[in-house]
Amino acid sequence: MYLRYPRTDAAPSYTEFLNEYLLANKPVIIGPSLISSWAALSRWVNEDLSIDWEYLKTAYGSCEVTVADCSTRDFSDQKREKMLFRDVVSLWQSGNGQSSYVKDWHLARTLATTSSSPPGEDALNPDPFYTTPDIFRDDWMNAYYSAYTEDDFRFVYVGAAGTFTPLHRDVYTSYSWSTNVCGHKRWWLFPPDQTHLLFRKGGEEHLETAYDVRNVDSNQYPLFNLAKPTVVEQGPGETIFVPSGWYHQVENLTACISINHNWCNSVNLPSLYDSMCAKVTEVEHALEDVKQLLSQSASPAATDATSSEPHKGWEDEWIAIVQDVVEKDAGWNWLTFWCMVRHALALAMDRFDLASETLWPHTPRELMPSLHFITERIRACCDDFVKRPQHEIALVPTLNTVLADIHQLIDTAE
Ligand SMILES: O=C(O)CCC(=O)C(=O)O
Ligand SMILES: [Fe+2]
Repeated sequence: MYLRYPRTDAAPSYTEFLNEYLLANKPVIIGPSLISSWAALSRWVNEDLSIDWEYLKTAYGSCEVTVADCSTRDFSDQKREKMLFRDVVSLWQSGNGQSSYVKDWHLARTLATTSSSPPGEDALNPDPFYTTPDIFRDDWMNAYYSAYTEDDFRFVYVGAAGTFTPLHRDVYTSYSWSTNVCGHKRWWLFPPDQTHLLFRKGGEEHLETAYDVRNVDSNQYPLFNLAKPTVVEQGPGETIFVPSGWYHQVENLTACISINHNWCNSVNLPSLYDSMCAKVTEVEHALEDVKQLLSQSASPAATDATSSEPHKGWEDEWIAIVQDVVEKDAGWNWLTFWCMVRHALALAMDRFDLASETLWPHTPRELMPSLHFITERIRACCDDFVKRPQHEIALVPTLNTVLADIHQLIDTAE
């Protein structure tokens, strides 16, 4: 028995979207009117709805892309390799590469940062093949990453029929929105209250979810049969909103091109914060033996004779290692998290001295919750964070400054 999936043909207003989907943390499929202005629809797709491979090769063929081989599992993911986009397309055109799936392609970012547009033209957006729909513009991750890093969470996916993305939850329980420029996808979505049904049997060491929901060994995943996923087919031009913390799997039923963003804002901030805490704990457990080693090898003479803070040395080192591993594993650590929060709050309050705007267009106030809601959400996370081991905060001097800036912003917002 599958749950019914909500669909809406007309694009919801921001207020409707906020109340019915963001705050309720419920998925929805939105009809093609949401993205009818996208240039990609006519540039990338022929009138008969087939993909214009020649255009794609000419426009983007020299891009290096990550290609997942959907027939080869690699732990909880698929084997991946780098290729030139034109070589992948040639494979498909010759009837090969049916299991190759181009994933996580930062095409918008690549085009924006390698632009040679003459001054006067839109140098930041030389090939505006799409624009972010208004209801998804309150996006703290892409605003921060576009301003301060070489990275972002804006992707293009291209794959043949049969390619798929195994069961997963998006990074730190971020939201996703995903639009089919062409093709049909099937989605399996599991609400967060079913997450416990997806794990392999055994203790904590088996915190591993099923890989492919179409083929689950009930001996290893004895609770999986009790899960009731929402299963939905997404057609051309349709957009799916995947809420925070919903595990999902995706299969391309035909050749597909999709554009998707991972994103977060004040509404799912508590969920992101909790998953950051959980990640730090998980890494600490995994590195328990490193902790033992560090503490045992700390020389008492060096720590307690002259220093007023005995043992701080090895603990600092330990926290730095944990934060480093957290960042390598998932791309963020506490410093990134709080810098992102400060940046978003500063932008929401028009404090451009504390925020830099570059590739991400400014989000108007009417496309975000009230300032009061935003500051209360941030304050709740701050209040919890300062209860964590003080070393974690004191270790990175800039972290204290970032938190002080956030408190000062919250105070002036009142
Ligand atoms: O389209 C896919 O294959 C995966 C998309 C996805 O996982 C997402 O949008 O979060
Ligand atoms: Fe995902």
